Amino acid sequence: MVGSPNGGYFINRITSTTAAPLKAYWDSLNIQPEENVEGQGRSDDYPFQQAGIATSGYATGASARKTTTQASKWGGTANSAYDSCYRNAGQCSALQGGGEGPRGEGRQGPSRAVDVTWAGGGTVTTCGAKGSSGSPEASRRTQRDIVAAGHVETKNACGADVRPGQPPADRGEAGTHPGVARSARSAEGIPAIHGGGGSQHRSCDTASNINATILNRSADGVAYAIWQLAVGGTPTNDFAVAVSPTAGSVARGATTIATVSTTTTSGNAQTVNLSATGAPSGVTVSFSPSSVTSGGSATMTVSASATAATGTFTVTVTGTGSVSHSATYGLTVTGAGGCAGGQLIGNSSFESGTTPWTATSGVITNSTGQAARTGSYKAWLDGYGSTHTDTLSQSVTVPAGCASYTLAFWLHIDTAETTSSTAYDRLTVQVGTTTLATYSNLNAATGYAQRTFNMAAYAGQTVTLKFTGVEDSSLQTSFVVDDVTLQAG
Ligand SMILES: [Ca+2]
Ligand SMILES: [Ca+2]
Repeated sequence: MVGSPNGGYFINRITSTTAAPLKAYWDSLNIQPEENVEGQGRSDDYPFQQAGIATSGYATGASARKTTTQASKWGGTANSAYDSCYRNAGQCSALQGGGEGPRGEGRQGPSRAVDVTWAGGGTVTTCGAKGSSGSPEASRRTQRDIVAAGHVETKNACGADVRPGQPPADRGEAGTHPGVARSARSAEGIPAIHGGGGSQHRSCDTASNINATILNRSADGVAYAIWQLAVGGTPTNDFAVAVSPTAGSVARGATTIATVSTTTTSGNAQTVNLSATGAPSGVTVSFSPSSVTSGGSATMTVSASATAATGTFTVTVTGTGSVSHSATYGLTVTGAGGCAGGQLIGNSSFESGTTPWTATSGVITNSTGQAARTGSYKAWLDGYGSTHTDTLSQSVTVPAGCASYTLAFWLHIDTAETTSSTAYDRLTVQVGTTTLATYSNLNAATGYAQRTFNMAAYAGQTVTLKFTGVEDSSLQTSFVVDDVTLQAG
């Protein structure tokens, strides 16, 4: 019902999605519509709601009274009914009268529209219901519109269908009320018959009984809503991003993967660049591909280095296009089990050239002067019998997360020194700037002896293992090293 003479602007389920375009149109006119409280449970779309069909609709009020506030923002008369004739059988009878009651009778047959002029001069209109001659049921229905799944039903005041934009056919007393479509058809399509004559007699669908402005705005709003539902506007391009699984665990030195998926949620697909934040130290997150067209997906690879921080972290995966959206990934980095163990010293027996060792001249050799422990090569430091310094070093990356780290090498010391108390010639073994051990001519012995050291203190670091042999001015001491290993496991 959208033509109430003293109408307001109401929308059924005004906050619903279905109502959105209806409300949007009236909002564009700054109408400030309200919920159709009065029509709840009885509005035309109520049966649709009962059937679980999302509906909405406009209404302009029935028998309730317009408030002062509503009159202030909408115009009209405060404290008067939106539609003083709405289903008011007691007042809108088929009788004409004067004084305190009807003074004339315009009683018609079944399904007739009936006009009654009251003594007070007001004109009240009802529609006669079938079989209720003399006491027409107040079933007056002005034009109403229902939007249900894009369907618009327009009915005239008496419930008959009309085409939008076409007033009811004038079947009444042409000329009596110039410019006014005076009669409507009954629900059965029978032309309404007007009781009596003269200016006080009007059909139920007269322009004087509707508010043209409200009706016009309602019709426009419905048209707008239909267009929105059928064609749509120009939505903003948007997308969503998700990560699956939403959490994962990775051990130090290992990798794990997840899938980043995107979906276009409105508008057109767009390029989404992927990035991640929140990964702990030592963990890198990469995407392949690094950008996708929304709707596409990428593989996220999480790589934890041997030195990665352990614990649980939240990695935020962000997709950036015309807007940005994020998803989170719970990452747990574990230490145990992440040991990238093994034997870490390269060319440990010196049989493969000099790489990756760094040594002074003549150190790595297959000279027969000192036997190798294995193979034919070894590292022979000093042995000159004169002031001399030899070095032998190698850089090594010690992984984190291992249970044990053992440095071992075989050392043979041969000397010409005869003292049993003075270390004239020395061999120093260092890791970085830390000295692990020092040997001298006092440690001379036949054959090789294995020396071992715990290197756990260097887990997660890249360090240089270095042997330095310093010989004094006389009496040679040879420091012969072979089979250097650093076992992490
Ligand atoms: Ca060797
Ligand atoms: Ca010496």
